[in-house]
Amino acid sequence: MKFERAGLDNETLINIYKELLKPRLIEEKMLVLLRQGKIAKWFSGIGQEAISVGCGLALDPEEYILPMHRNLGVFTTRKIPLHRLFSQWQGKPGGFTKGRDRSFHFGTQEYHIIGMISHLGPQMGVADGIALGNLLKKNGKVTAVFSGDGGTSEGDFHEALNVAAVWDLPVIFIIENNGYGLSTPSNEQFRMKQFIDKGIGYGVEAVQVDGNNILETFATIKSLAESIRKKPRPVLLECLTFRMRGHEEASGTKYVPKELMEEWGKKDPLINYENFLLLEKVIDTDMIVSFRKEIKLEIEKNLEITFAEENPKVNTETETADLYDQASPKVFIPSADKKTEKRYLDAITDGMRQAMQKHDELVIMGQDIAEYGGVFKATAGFVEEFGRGRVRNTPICESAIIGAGFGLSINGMKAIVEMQFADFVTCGFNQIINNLAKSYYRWGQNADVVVRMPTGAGVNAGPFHSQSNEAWFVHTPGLKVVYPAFPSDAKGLLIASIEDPNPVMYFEHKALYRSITEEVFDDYYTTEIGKARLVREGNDVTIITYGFGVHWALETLNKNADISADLIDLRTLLPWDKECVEASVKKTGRVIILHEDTLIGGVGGEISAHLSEHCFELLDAPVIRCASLDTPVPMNVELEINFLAKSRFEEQLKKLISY
Ligand SMILES: Cc1ncc(C[n+]2csc(CCOP(=O)(O)OP(=O)(O)O)c2C)c(N)n1
Repeated sequence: MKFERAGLDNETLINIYKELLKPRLIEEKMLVLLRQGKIAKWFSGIGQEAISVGCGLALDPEEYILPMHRNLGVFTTRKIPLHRLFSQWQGKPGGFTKGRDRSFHFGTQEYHIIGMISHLGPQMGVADGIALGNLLKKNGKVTAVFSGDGGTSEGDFHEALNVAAVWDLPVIFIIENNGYGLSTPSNEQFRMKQFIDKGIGYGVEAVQVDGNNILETFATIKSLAESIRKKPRPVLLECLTFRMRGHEEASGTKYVPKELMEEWGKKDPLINYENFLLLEKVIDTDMIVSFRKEIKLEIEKNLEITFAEENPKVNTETETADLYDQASPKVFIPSADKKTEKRYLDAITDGMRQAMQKHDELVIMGQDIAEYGGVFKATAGFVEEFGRGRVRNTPICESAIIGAGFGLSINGMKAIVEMQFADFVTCGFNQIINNLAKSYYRWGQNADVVVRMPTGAGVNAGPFHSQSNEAWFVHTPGLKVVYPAFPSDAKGLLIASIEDPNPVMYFEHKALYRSITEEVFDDYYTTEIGKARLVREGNDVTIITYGFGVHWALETLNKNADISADLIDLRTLLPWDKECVEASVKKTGRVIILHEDTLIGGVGGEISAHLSEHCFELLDAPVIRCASLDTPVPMNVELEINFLAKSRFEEQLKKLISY
């Protein structure tokens, strides 16, 4: 291994040595603790430290790094007190997740480290968002994100690189090419010879380094960062290295040929660098002994702090309260009475436009949303008013873009992501369920992202452009789910969602866009999330519904003047307004829940279960659910009418009343 001093003085070389030594010694200690059953799991980075340490030393402390499971060196070079890391690994309160997540699964704004989730891949889209924030702020900062070679087979790698290329995002994608993904060798993971060959496919620069050579990784990342700060762009950096221990300690290395281990054993980054420094007479053996002693003492002292710490106190209230950033939601009451007749779509556009005027840090991203104005024209004229920086046409990659929304939020900005159709959210599911929804609970990072979901049937568009998929998200703790039925609520709830620091799934029914109008305040205002609206008042039955269901119910009630019903528009599905529903049930004793979504596992099941559990004595009849058929949404008009809950609603309502 050839080391180039590249003008570094002895003090710097020694500092680099100590930084390289520290994670090695910590790991050696952790392996002992693992055998003693004092920590549960360990993903070893032994033999790969030069990459994490090189990166940690090369970037400025305020530049974000998104490491993976073998990158202890990133955490140590950022000078996180060791007892905090130890407490994190032992689930103690002194860690970063209040004992809620394990190992390296945490982030910290204080140290500008955004840790991984278990899922390989999504961190790369998040890095794009952080970098986009830096680009828009023009602050000249670089972001570095790690992936293993195995993780690059995930679509997220492709999406994130592609977005970074198209948007010239200042990101260094560091690929640790260490030969194996768990037990599967590289030749079963991909066919190209080397990762730098991928650069050309994405139109990005690609650089390869010996990942075991600390001076090479450090110097390369440093010079790349300097160049990217001046000329923002993504670079793919392939670091050749090897995984010297098992995927995690329990899984061993039996499947790795002995010769490979021997070959790479000779390339150990620490030993080689140490030998170089000895040869150059920068250090001597006494110094090595003393450095080791010093670091070991630091480890022992910090371990004592962690061991002395109590386990977290269990408190269910805190657990549920920490699901959301509880910062009191900003409430805006319209200061003028002036109202204008608006269609549902125009109300959405109006709300978005005013939010964009109010928040310079708000960015809208989606397919075809710039000059084209979006397929439904919700953002028509926006690019002219706010510019292409904040109104962004995206490549067709839902996962990277939702991830980028989260990255923007991490970087102090706000995001609206438009799904072209709600159906396509399946391609961005992971980011919503595992990143947006869980990060606040895990490590206190809010996701200030609104995902707009043009949803619903009635437009003869078939199984992939008509689905109602709100129930998927209602089942996910950490999200909020809103679904307005009227233009005034569409504007007020959208603004409330944008003002809310938490992730909000905002459902907007396509068939309502141009079919209904209402007087809507011209001013900027919020409609409270979590509050239902009593649309009609009556005494005999309670109809609970939302979205298009509200209009079906109104049509039915208008046709049957003899039916006296409370009609509740839930408006928010998570959290839903139990108080409003219970008050109505108390009065009527009969409930029908109507929704366009299919029956099994729909929102109606949850409400029905709640009522049977908490309002049983108030009920004079079973709670009825009227939903669409449990099939995909068919295209043909007749078939679609038959599919939709509307076709059975009147009959079921009357049956309930005469029960
Ligand atoms: C989406 C996803 N699929 C599968 C896994 C299980 N898994 C965890 S690590 C790993 C291997 C990762 O290999 P690589 O990206 O090369 O990183 P390395 O562990 O070699 O550093 C696998 C399959 C996962 N965490 N996420």
